Amino acid sequence: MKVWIIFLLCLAGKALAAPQQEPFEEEFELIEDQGAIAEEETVVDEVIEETPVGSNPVQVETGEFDEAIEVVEEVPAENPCLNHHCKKGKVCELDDSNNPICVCQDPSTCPASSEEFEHVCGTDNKTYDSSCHFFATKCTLEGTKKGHKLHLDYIGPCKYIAPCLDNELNEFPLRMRDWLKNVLVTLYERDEDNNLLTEKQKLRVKKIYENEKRLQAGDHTLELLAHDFEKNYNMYIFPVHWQFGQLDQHPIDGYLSHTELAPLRAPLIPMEHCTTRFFTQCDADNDKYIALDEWASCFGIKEQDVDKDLVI
Ligand SMILES: *[C@@H]1O[C@H](CO)[C@@H](O)[C@H](O)[C@H]1NC(C)=O
Ligand SMILES: [Ca+2]
Ligand SMILES: [Ca+2]
Repeated sequence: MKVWIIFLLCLAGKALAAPQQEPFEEEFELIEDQGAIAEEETVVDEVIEETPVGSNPVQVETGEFDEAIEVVEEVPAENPCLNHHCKKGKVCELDDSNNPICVCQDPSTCPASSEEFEHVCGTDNKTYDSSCHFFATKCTLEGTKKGHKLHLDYIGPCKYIAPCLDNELNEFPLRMRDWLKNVLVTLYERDEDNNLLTEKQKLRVKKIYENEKRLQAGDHTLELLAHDFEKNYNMYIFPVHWQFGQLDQHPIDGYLSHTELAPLRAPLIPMEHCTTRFFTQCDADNDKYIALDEWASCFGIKEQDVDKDLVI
């Protein structure tokens, strides 16, 4: 599947470009569990501005007697909004007592964007110019039923997405598992001193990487993928766990919320029309969260092989 290979390259590329960040992380912040995300975060990042010395003619003239001069450093009154972080869709403003507060951003103040790849499609099946436009609009609907139901669905303009048929749904995990394994191997190959993987993770991927029986990345038939999963089942256990750990971050609690799943889901939906159905049925107990055992079972990992320690 070409699509998976392209996506893999994008993801690996992003990871390499920003080794500090999870791929796609921060890109989307959406959906139900707002409680999990701090409403407003104060960044404790002190910016001390220094006044340039020597611009005062008096100082210049008396420069030779520097020691005798008392240098008064002037710290300009700082804009309280400078260090005030607002979540997506909001911007900082000063209230009457000069305190920073977060208010909904006016969508018209979002940077104009005519590029198709910047468009996003909401669950209202409406195309928004950019994720900025989307989150600003969602913010203005805060507190309403409509706003509660509106989520970012996928990246790109809204389009017709064919319904996912039962037999197609069964193909999805075959490709996804193979892809996860290839992502990890690619990260491993490129990870000389980027530290994309921890030492523990590297050891685990090394075993997969060096296994001669490993199915190389490529365009494989579903039959071959199914056959490989049966024959080399052990190679797939770690990649499935690893992806869960990548997504389970806000908070790290062994459950994936819709928000946590978004970085994987949103870019995938336009390419793989079974994405939504797949993740919906993954949530076997229908509590809106995907637990590790639900996730593992979705990918065909046997119950006795589900291991919390593999996630970290
Ligand atoms: C969503 O919008 C696209 C493009 O406007 C359209 O082709 C598609 O049929 C719509 N989907 C649904 C479920 O209404
Ligand atoms: Ca979580
Ligand atoms: Ca669940």
